[in-house]
Amino acid sequence: MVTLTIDGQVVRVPAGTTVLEAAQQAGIDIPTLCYLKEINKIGACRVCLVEIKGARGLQASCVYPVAEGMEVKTNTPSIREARKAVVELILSNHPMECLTCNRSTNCELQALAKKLGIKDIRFTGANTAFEPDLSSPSIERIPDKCILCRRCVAVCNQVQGVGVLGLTERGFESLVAPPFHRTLNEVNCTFCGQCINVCPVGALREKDHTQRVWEALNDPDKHVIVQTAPAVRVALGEEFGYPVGTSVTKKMVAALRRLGFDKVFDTDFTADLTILEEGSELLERVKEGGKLPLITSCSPGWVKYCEHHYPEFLANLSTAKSPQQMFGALAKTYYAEKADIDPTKIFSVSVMPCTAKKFECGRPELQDSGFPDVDAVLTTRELADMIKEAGIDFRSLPEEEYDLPMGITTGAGLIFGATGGVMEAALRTVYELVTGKTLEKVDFVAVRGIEGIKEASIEIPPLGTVKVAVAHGLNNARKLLEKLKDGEADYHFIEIMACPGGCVGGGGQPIVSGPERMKLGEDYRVLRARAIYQEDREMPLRKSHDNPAVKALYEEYLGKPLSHKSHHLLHTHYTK
Ligand code: HC0
Repeated sequence: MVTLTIDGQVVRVPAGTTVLEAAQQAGIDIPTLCYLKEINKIGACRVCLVEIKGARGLQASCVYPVAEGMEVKTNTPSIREARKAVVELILSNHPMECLTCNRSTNCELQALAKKLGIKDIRFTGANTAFEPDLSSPSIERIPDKCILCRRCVAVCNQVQGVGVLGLTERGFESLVAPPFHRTLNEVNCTFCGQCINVCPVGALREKDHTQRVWEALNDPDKHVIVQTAPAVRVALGEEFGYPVGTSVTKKMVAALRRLGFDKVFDTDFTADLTILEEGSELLERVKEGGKLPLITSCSPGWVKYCEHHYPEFLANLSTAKSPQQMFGALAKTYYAEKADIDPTKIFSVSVMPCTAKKFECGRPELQDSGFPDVDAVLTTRELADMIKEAGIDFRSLPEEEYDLPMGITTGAGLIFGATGGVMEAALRTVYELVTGKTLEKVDFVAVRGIEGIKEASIEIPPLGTVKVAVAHGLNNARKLLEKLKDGEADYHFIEIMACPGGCVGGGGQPIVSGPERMKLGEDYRVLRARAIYQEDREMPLRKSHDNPAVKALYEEYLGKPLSHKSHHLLHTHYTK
């Protein structure tokens, strides 16, 4: 342990701790901008400057390690003046569009300017004008607003291992962008949106689908239905002041009705259906010597990463479509027939924690109903924006239930939203289908949690030992695939989710700012996942094959898992 003083307060911390972390542990707030806990520690912005006795000049506390007997000051006139000057210089080259910026009131630069008491900007910057990059179906880059903090570069390179963003040029021409001035659509971007989640300002945002949803809602000829992904319900509340990790499922349903959706359905319903189809596919591959390990394909960022970087594993991907796309295909076929509605009049919206879902819904392989299966994808943030725009007082809403039949779900469908959830849901079903016995303990805790790669094995007689693995975050996916390629691992079934933490940490979720991440005692994705598992525990049904609406769907329409009709509507193939 190391003992130092910060603003006269004695602090003891482990060796290797930075001055910023030590101050934080002592309850002393040092402002930050480029720093992001566990992701970006580069001392680039110079906002976290402090005075260290004996050191020359002010030092960036986020990269300065503590030392025995060190004396630190965090709040002197010269420190305050230096921080102000740094932020004023950034502002001198920043568009003053706060009133219309999508990050207004949720912008770390805006909050910092207020916190430092900046009322005038003493400097004149170049105000360089760059072309916005609106090319991708999921993510838009507005480089004029970029403050060069490089958080997006760090998350894209280190956490996701994708590496399509980097710093180019010099001086006022400096730009964070894909190489060779390409657009995001021209490089191997997976559209996971993790860059948006870490951006402190409005330089990255999702492709807006709210306008097309408003138009549909205002069109009396349209029957507008909505599905909500598992992870949305445990994060939406953050946009309305609820603590991280609060589940607001039934208020969300009420809000969607107030917005004017004709039916409010749940993606968890088709998550249950996915388990029936994908579980049957696993058993078929095991029994008939098909390609193993079977790897999940419901995360579109992961599928795109696999297509770009590991095409040799495409035959391992499950042919089962994602729950979003299964829902879309059924909405304009099964539901249209059952409700006696002309499918051309149905407008199908999904609310997803994911920006890559906007890309997925436009994939040409995923239009099997004969129409666009999903017409618009709103992120959790966009849904919150629409609720606010409609003047709905979210916190005062009553609690309401989903509509039938595609709102009947189980806990297994719900836990899809957290890393390991698809695997756990599959094991709950595969065990019972194979053994014919009731699974007494449905919680497979070995595949839960935030560890990057999780492994487990389960005895399923007469199949024997079934070996499974779970990876979340694409860099972890890469590590796992490399182990497979090197023959260092062998599994029957693998779950991969593109986003760290799984969908609870999706690129379309409410943004947890750098300072908030430091203040929260735990990883925000762990808190959201905990809310999912709590809701799962309270569900009367916790296994996908027990879902009565899914059973009815097979009886009335599909026949059985992997039937001809199931194959047509619910399965697909990915190509190199
Ligand atoms: Fe997910 Fe999904 S669990 S990808 O993370 O499988 O986005 O929440 O909706 O489709 O169900 C996201 C979340 C989904 C899908 C489901 C899967």
